[in-house]
Amino acid sequence: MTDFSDIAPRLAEQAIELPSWAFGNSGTRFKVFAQPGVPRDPFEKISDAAQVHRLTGLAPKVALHIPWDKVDDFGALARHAADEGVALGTVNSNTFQDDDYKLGSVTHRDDRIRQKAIDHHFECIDVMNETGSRDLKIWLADGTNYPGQDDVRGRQDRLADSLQKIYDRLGDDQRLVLEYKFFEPAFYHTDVPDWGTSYAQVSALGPKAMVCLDTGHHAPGTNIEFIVMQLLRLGKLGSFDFNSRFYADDDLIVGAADPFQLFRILVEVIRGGGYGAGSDVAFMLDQCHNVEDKIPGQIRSVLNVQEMTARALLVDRGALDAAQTAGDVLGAHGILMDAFYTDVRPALAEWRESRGLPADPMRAYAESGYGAGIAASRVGGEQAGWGA
Ligand code: AOS
Ligand code: ZN
Ligand code: ZN
Repeated sequence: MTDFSDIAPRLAEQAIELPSWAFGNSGTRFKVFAQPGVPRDPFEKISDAAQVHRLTGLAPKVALHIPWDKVDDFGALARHAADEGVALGTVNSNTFQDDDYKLGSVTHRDDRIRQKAIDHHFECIDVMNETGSRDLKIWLADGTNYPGQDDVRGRQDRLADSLQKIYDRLGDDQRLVLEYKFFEPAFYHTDVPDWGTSYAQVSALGPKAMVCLDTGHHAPGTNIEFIVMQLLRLGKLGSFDFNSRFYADDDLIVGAADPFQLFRILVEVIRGGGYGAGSDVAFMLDQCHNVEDKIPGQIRSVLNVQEMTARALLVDRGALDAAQTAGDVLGAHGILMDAFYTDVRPALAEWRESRGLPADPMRAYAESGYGAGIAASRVGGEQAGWGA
């Protein structure tokens, strides 16, 4: 099997974007459990995210959500991020918390509402111009609850038209990533339910439009790594929203529910050239920490991604190819499983120390006193956005 020392240099190429909304209060539709010390504004969200990067070296960017993270001066927010040692990343649009969008946003039959949704995306691009962000991420709550409620073909045509207008606003170095989700909040159909629909829509737009794959947005049993392989093969995998799901779109800590699935996904990412320097694929987290502490929740998440990335890098490609070519079914399978079952945690602890990072970032955070500090100094933290 490949030796850890052979893959160690590649680990430095890992960069994961943290979602600003992971640091605010969040919950389910049943209850939001407020936590002490949550950020009172976007500046404090960035400061909390920076703690994760400081202790792990893995999270140099923070994704924003507009209008949740709206500030008067985005230049000042970007400077604050730089002072904290991170940068602002993907800008997420929000067309799901306005009464006007009850029956749709960029797919709406009413020209006024559709234009309002398009204008919101123009505003997001203005933000990107100020923050220096590369990606505009679009997730739509658009869909219907009942068969016959609307003409699904017409909605798809309006979606294409709206996306084209948004795409045409992008700068040369900016991208649009279109996220798909097979249900919720609409339950009969969603207007971008699957990778095929996202792929068809972004392909019609042009090279700056890509697919965003949220690992929680598939039916149970879906072979997600196959989708990863296909999108990389087609050159259209723009970004990941990483999280874990047991039942629905649970937004739990990535790698917590099914580390083996995360490993299989990362094997295909590496195989398809989607990892590290030279790749444009954005690795984001899309998670909420409803009952666990938020900053440690994010630290655990990026460590989980790193652990599975290391295991995926350990796959002996040469031996695997030889076994596959020889038709050695169980031999090939065994080579993959050898890498998966390798406990990389001690080697990663050493790797961290060699780079001036704490061997155990979870413990380092617990001992840092940061959590107690923000609990004492911040009063009246805001909700992340859901239900706000
Ligand atoms: C919604 O289900 C999508 O995963 C979104 O990417 C995201 O969760 C939302 O935009 C912000 O929380
Ligand atoms: Zn998502
Ligand atoms: Zn989601």
